[in-house]
Amino acid sequence: MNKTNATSIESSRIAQSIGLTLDRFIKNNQDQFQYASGELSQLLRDIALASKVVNREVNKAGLIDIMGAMGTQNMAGDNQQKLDVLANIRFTRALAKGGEVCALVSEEAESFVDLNNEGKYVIAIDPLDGSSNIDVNVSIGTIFSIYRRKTQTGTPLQSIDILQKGSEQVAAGYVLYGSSTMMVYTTGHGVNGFTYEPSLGEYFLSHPDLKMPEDGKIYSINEGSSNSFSNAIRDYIQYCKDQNYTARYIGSLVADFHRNMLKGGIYIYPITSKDPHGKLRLMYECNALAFIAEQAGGKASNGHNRILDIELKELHQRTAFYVGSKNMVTKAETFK
Ligand code: P6P
Repeated sequence: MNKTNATSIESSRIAQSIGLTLDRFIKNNQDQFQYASGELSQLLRDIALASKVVNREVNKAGLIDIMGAMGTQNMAGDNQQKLDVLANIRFTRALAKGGEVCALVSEEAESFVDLNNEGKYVIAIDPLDGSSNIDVNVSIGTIFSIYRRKTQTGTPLQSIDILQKGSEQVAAGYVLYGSSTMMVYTTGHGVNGFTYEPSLGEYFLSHPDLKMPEDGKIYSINEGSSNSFSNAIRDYIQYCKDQNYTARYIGSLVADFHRNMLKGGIYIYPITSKDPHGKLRLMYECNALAFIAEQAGGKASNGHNRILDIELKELHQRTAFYVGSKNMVTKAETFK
């Protein structure tokens, strides 16, 4: 038997043993999509494809000249890393080529990008969140929200197409470039996680019907900023210590969120004296994770109001973010 045959037999054995591919899962479940099932299925595939390209570049970051800062800032004032810009290009190109998305809101672009096509969907994306961790080889992630455009295709886009509340999302997900690369998403029918097998270039269903434990013993917050926290937040942190909770804060939202979803826990990025409206962005960070959290039985608020109910007034609108196990978020909200 020649080497090629042996490799292909081994690959097919891996495929059979590790089950359902993302493509097959999307196809098997596309009747769940309220409308335009074929287009949304294709859109999810386009995102998965772009994530495979970004994954390859993230994994090579130490070997080719794509680490470090660009020397530029995005409109939020964050220093852009080379991989931030690369990831934005990859996702924008894949979505533009796919033709299902008519407009794209990205952390890396000041205004929305009109893709000038008949696509029925609008996507809000943080192409590479936590990118300051790239150079130190800490997990980073992509976060995306998918909305249907409100106005008629073929007519000029309007703000009602773009500035939609989180409750209007038709799908949302994240990609975690960690010890393994995972894609986790929801279309409003629960949450499913897929692990990437690079030797086959496929995502396989590895975490079906993910549920977030209602309680947990992990709290994620940057205690280094305590001096700029409100007394309420400082009191909640003391409460966590009194309960002997574990502090885990990676500085990469997707990684902290994913761990808390699997093990139970809470992530808080509160308003601070430095970020009086919060640091995290509602459109392409918080809304997606809030949708996923709720679909997995968790909770997400700004400390007072449900994240998914917050009206959008501007693209890069910031918010305080409390997300995780339902009972932990509810408890944290009682600290006023
Ligand atoms: P800080 C990364 O910049 C990010 O948006 C999240 O991924 C992360 O949780 C948070 O900001 C870290 O912010 O102020 O604690 O360094």
